[in-house]
Amino acid sequence: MSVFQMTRTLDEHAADRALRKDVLRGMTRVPKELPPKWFYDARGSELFEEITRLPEYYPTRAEREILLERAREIAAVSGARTLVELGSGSSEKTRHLIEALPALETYVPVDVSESALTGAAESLLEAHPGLNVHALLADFTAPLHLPDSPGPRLVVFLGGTIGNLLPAERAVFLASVRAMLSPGDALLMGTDLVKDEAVLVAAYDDAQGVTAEFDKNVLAVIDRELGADFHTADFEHVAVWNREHEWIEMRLRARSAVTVKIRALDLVVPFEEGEEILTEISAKFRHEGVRKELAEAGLELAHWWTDSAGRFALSLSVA
Ligand code: AVJ
Repeated sequence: MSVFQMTRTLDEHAADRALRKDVLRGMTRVPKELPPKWFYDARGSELFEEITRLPEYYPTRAEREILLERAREIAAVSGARTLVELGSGSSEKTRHLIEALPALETYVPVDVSESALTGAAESLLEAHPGLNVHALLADFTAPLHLPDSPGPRLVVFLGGTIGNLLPAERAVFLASVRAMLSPGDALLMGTDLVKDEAVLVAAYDDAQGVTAEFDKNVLAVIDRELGADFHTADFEHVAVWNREHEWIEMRLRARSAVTVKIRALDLVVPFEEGEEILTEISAKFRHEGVRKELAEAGLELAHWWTDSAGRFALSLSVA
């Protein structure tokens, strides 16, 4: 018999307060910015799923290739009875891991999207009767309290989502993951790798314009949730490779001078023509950098696997 439960660490009011705080801060600073976590309402989560199927967006396929190739090795090394997935989304890739882990009893998906969590749990429970699913509606960048579940635990953080964090935020995040691990537990993390600029920019500015729509969806979220009057047509999606920091920046650029009212904040936000909102950074990594960041958080890199084309890496580290 399988059991499904959901723990909400984000009640609706907390999410609303967090959105207000982020939007107020981001719209009144120079340059303007918005945190990428607000992309993922039901529509944004759908658009992201569409991105993962685009010809230009290789990370999902590259990571899936590694997971398929290494699932048995990962299972043997970890022996996990509990699988915790931070930023689980559709849990699509995790399926391969779940199937490969013979001792697995409990799956703990952690995500800010309730629709993604319930959708993923439904299809997983159908495929794995007997698996316990304890979903956590939570922001993984905040300190997490994991439900009681049997060890060893394998914590997975896939897709290269660590790249959405600034280096200082990554240090805090990795230290908090380290604090979740007991001896014998492990962290499996996906990191996109530094590569040719044209390949990277295309992955974040696809020909069909799906990424542009995804980027602009954050404005639709603010319009709906905070009674704002952003017109997505007034903004243009831009993807830029930042060579110094080795990250992609997604920005929304005002096509002309516009003024936006955000009713819930009682705020009027002027944009100059060409003014940009930074909506996401997606950092790209190198082996030595990942090893160092893990080590600084008290995690020892034990395995490093890449896809055959060397575009993406999975690292397995231990406390
Ligand atoms: C889900 C954060 C891994 O940074 O590649 C995809 C999000 N943004 N296209 C990434 C994203 C634009 C994605 N992550």
